[in-house]
Amino acid sequence: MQGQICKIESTLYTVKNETKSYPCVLRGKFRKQHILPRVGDYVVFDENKKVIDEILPRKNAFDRPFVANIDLAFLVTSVQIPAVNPMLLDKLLVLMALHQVEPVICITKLDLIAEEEKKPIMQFFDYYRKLGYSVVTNQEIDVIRKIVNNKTCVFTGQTGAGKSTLLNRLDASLQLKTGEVSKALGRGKHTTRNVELFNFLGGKLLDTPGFSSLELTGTVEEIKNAFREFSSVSCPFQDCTHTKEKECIVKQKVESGEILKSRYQSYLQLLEEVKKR
Ligand SMILES: Nc1nc2c(ncn2[C@@H]2O[C@H](COP(=O)(O)OP(=O)(O)OP(=O)(O)O)[C@@H](O)[C@H]2O)c(=O)[nH]1
Ligand SMILES: [Mg+2]
Ligand SMILES: [Zn+2]
Repeated sequence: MQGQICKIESTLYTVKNETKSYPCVLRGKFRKQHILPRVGDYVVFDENKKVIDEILPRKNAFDRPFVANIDLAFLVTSVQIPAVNPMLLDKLLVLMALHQVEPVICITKLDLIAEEEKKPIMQFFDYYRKLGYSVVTNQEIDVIRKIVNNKTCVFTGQTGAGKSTLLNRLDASLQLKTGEVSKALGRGKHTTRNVELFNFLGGKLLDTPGFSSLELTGTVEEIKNAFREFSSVSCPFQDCTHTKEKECIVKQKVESGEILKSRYQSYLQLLEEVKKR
């Protein structure tokens, strides 16, 4: 029988087909081969023995969150508690580019910001909009519903950003646990512990545990290509890395403010991280 993994709790894999959920374990060969199924994987399983026999070919696979077969990723980004972390946002955008998954930036907690503080924050997100990224707020439920339509969507982002809260708003029957955010620390407490997949409007929603840092793999070239604003810039050196080169146009555009400084800083930091690896 075939089904899709919708939850993993230690060695217990919940596999769903059209009609039922089955609690399964893995056949021993998986651990020997070091190939572990992820939430979102389609599998062949024995419904009597409750054993997963085989993972069906994947569209894509992520290590963090540990998911597979994703069409679209909501990058849930709160403006307060926790505050926007441009580096983490840029890293997630690069990660999605590396996996060829369409990202949607979803802003949350705008209600916690005073009117006069909103302008610079919205300017920050407008920069991403101008790069061609979709940007929505968690108040735009109908817009989000239309985006989700028939797709497998993962919700990822910092802990406490409001992923589970947003999913509950999309589908009140989910009743996901949401967390108190410690105001003193300004960060969440990892309320969601396991990735879980839910059917929704002919598509799927995946709630995931938040994180405060993220590791990235990829080559220098891939990182560079993921920064969309660099593609329209022609530096004197054709293979300019936009770091130490003299007369680099990207650096000039950072100075003039045409390229967002935090974006350039994210780029430099990501280059350092991949070079170290
Ligand atoms: N004021 C305000 N609070 C929000 C908003 N969205 C979420 N929250 C609150 O933020 C806290 C954390 O929300 P969660 O939905 O648990 O966050 P999460 O991203 O799922 O967190 P993890 O599961 O730990 O990764 C909860 O107390 C929510 O009520 C929002 O738009 N405005
Ligand atoms: Mg959560
Ligand atoms: Zn350059």
